[in-house]
Amino acid sequence: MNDIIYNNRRKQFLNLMSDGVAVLSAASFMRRSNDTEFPYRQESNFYYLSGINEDNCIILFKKSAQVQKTYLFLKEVSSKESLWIGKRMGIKGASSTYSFDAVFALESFEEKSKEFLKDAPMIYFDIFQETLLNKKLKLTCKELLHHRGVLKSPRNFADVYEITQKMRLIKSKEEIVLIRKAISITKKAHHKAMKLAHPYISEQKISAKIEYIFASNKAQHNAYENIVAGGNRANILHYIDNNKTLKEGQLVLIDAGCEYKMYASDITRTFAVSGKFTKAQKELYEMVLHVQLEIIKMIQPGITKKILQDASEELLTQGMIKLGILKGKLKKLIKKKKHKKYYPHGIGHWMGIDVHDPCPYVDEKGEQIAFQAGMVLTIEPGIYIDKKDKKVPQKYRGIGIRIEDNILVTQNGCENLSKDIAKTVQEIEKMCYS
Ligand SMILES: [Mn+2]
Repeated sequence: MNDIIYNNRRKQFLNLMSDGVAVLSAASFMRRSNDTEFPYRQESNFYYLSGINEDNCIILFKKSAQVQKTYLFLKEVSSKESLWIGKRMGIKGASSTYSFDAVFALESFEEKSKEFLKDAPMIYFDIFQETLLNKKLKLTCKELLHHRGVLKSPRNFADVYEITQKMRLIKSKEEIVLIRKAISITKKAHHKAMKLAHPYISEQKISAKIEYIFASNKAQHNAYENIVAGGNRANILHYIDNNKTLKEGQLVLIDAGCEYKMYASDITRTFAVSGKFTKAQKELYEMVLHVQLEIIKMIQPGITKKILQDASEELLTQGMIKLGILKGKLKKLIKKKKHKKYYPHGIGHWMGIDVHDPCPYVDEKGEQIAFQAGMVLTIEPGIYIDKKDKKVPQKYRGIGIRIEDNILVTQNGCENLSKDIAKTVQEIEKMCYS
């Protein structure tokens, strides 16, 4: 995406903010051990508003009746430093690439921000992060409170997310192209995993193969840690050890998605280690699949996540009654939340630059947000039955199933962006044996 898109976002941000100052910082490198670091990942809001993928940068928005400006601060890197860390764009490079009103050296931030904050009644920043920058900003504001000649002091703090979460809710065409690309790479990885899986293979080997496919297709990162969970381990919702051996007769649940040019995909498939579902596994699987397909069918502008959530709970409970997992009347079971033991999570979440995009599900009044074209979310019903659960027919014990796709809300309904990833029992078994 080029700078015009980011510049337009910055203009929109200025329109949405109150008079004052907003400060967003690039992500810092994070220490992994001693003096080595995790791979760099830009902060999502910062990236959304700048397209810049470097550390040591700050964006400052200034809005008043007279001015609406955006400034970039960045650290110049000496040739000696770039020998170790590689080249950075520098002030000159940034000025010619990005349309900020001015680009300054990072060292001048403290002095300049004081100027900008002098008549700012409001300051926006990433309010829940305990960063050094945030502490300094608060100190600057505090200093200004007691400064003679300052007419409006920044006494009001606000979260930048208040603005970005609304902007990020609706994805542009360009963003959807990137999400599609991420999903197309993830598709290859899941199909490969189906082909590769067999009794006695380790979860780790499958996980490594998935990451190999992500990387060799130019996806820079996983959007989240892979889950490759054989048998009963699928019932641990965030199982990321991925270090056990798969066995004949088990299912394996794989929740894995790549991040491509900062955009996530988030896909779960569950299939038989040996390639063929047993009768009991198939019964459970097709029940969950039925629920997933029914929920996807409901998605269209105007619907809300709450409606989908309630419908998924009702459909799964119905399915569990049919299979003898729950006993009793549907309404009573739901009222008593009996189904939550086997379906404890949400039906899905917004997805974008973050795999769980931090966009709202309810508005300021507490009303459910009605879906609109351009929103992207996951739909991921599941059922989890522990191997020691004696209340459930034996044949279903030790099985965890989740089926997750990524859905784009369209003008007339929705599009399943991951529909090409094998999902029916027939498609999956065919893929496993190919
Ligand atoms: Mn998900």
